[in-house]
Amino acid sequence: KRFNVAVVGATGAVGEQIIRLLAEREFPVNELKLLSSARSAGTKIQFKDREVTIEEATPESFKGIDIALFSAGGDVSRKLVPHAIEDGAVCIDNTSAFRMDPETPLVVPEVNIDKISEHKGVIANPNCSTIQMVAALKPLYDRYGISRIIVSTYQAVSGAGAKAIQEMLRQSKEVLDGRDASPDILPVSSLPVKHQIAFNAIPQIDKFTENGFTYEEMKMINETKKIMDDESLEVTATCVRIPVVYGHSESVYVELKQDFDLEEAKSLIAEAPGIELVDNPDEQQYPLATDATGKLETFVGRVRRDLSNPRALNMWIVSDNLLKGAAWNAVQIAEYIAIEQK
Ligand code: 11C
Repeated sequence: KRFNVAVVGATGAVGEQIIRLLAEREFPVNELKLLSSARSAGTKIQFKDREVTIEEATPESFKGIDIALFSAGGDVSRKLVPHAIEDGAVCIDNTSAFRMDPETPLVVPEVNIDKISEHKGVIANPNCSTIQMVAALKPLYDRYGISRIIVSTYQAVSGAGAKAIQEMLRQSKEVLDGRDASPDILPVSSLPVKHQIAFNAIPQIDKFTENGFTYEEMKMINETKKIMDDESLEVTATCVRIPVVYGHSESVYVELKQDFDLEEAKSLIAEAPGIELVDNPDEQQYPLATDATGKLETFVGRVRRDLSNPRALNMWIVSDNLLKGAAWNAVQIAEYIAIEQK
């Protein structure tokens, strides 16, 4: 069977990667509908041997569509996903709009693929920094149980969109030219105060919630518990933006429920689906954002027993935030749906 596929947010950083992956993975596409805001409508995009003209996304866009991949912001998803479902499409939503809705499965295929079949029209794709962490921790969770996670992130500017990449590059040049950097977008485009990202580290991703954590940090906390299906899991997060273009890096401390053998833990990580262990300190080999860029895998290294708690591990987890963190996880889900409906 071939599928009529819609991509909403086709001109965005994630949308572009979704279209590229659908082509590269030979996804069985019949009709491809590329949708965006009115501003980008009319733009032509090459998909394999066909040229597709981008159309404005409206509630009427989904007639005859089997699978709709959304990546145009929460407001667009909240408005259009119900129409797409009504017209019979299965929606895969990259935004935070439905992630914590109890009726909506929140899926990382390596962790909870079984949840896909419970969907009622929409499957949510988790936040990028959450996806790579749970994918890497799943083998440890299954073998030993996890009681606590403490994560600090080092997140790439591409997570904040294509304009944030331009901002970081522009500011870098300004500083190298001996001028003041001119902040414009980061840390949060809709907030009045801006900070320099070039040659800096900004401990704010998304707005602050009332409890002093940011929304990005709360996503990591709440989404991890939902995906692992474990409300007792203790998670705390500090999310930081750094001047890297692609690839989120994470320093993760994990407390296990049982004693563990370090070599066994490393082997479990190395054998886990979608994970590559890069952990050879003698050769200075560990995951790097620059190496992870453009790759589908999540990379894990610096795996070591904690010195104060023998039941805990420290590790470094890196993945391309636009791929496993967004487009690839969504296309993976689409591939499972295609197999189910074949
Ligand atoms: C960032 N993690 O790096 C964010 C981007 O909820 O899908 C993704 C936001 C989301 O800024």
